[in-house]
Amino acid sequence: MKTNQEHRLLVKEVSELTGLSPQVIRKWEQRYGLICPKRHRNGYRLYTCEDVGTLMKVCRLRDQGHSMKEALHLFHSHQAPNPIPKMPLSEDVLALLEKGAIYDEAGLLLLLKQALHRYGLEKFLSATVQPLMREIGDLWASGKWDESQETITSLAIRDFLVQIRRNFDLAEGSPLMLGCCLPHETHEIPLHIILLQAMMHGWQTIAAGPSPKLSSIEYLVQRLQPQKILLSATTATPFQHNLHLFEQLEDIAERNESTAFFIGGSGVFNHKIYFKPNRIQIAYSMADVFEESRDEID
Ligand code: B12
Repeated sequence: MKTNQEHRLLVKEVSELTGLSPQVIRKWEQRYGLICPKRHRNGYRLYTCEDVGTLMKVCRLRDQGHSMKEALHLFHSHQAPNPIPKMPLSEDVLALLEKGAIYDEAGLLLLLKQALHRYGLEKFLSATVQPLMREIGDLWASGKWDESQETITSLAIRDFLVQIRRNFDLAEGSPLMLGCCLPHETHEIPLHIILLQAMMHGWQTIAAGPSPKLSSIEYLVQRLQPQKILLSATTATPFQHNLHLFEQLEDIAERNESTAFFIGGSGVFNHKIYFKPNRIQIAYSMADVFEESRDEID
């Protein structure tokens, strides 16, 4: 009888079991050292059932809203039972939630300003805005908040982030990064967060609003000629609306060679498609986007 250790799988089989594309499986191996498949004499990678389990655990952590960095950390520190224990919410986040629950826009704005000044932009985004947004999602999903509380609070946060972007001073001639939600994707706060991260790295940014048409995305690329474009999908809705979306985006990328295309967001990873992008790069975080041209300022 074969033991688990002896039974090896090919990347195609692992892809079918995990829903991850072969490209992502190899990337997770090479970039994060998550698994270490043996090689067959012909060079093919051979995976164990344990490898499949590892990939699925990290995949699940990502599906639950963790960034790749957090998912790896949780996985490696064995702190990832299901469901994941949540980090306690900070005082700032709790206070913001209190204001949001009663639609107190002025109160929200004041607390957001105070947190921004206290922490600086980078920490404000990672320690206040991101946990706050995730908690709002959980409150809505558990029925403790209704859609009106989710909408009013997230709108106030969105406006605040847009205002920071508009007031951000950058040197003239800074390279341009365009950010677009995918068609039928209306979650635009993640896009504003990543564009702000780009600005902290010296990029000038422009955001196309929620759910732009594919044709608008292409016009923007042609007219603005950004060095990079970020395509964001928080949900899988864009891919459910248009089964050929990935191919159509690839075509746009083919026609606009001078722009580097990146796509990311939970919707891309949750959408279990078998698609090998050629021109578009799948990005798990902004580190992937910056790394591509080693343009980090720090
Ligand atoms: C705010 C919000 C809304 C707002 C959106 C406001 C706006 N203008 O953006 C409103 C109220 C309109 C809304 C509506 C809906 N929402 Co909503 N929403 C949220 C919420 C609470 C926060 C989203 C957010 O800003 N997250 C903040 C960041 C930190 O999240 P993030 O995904 O981790 O983003 C990071 C990465 O993904 C990455 N990234 C993203 N894109 C890219 C691209 C590149 C290139 C790179 C490198 C990285 C990258 O960078 C981001 C920043 O670090 C989430 C909960 C959640 N957990 O996210 C639900 C959530 C996304 N919504 C959800 C749902 C179901 C809906 C609705 C269908 C129903 C509803 N709640 O009313 C509608 C659908 C609207 C539509 N037609 O599309 C679900 C989606 C489930 C799923 N897996 O599909 C969630 C997860 C809530 C939940 N717990 O179930 N929503």
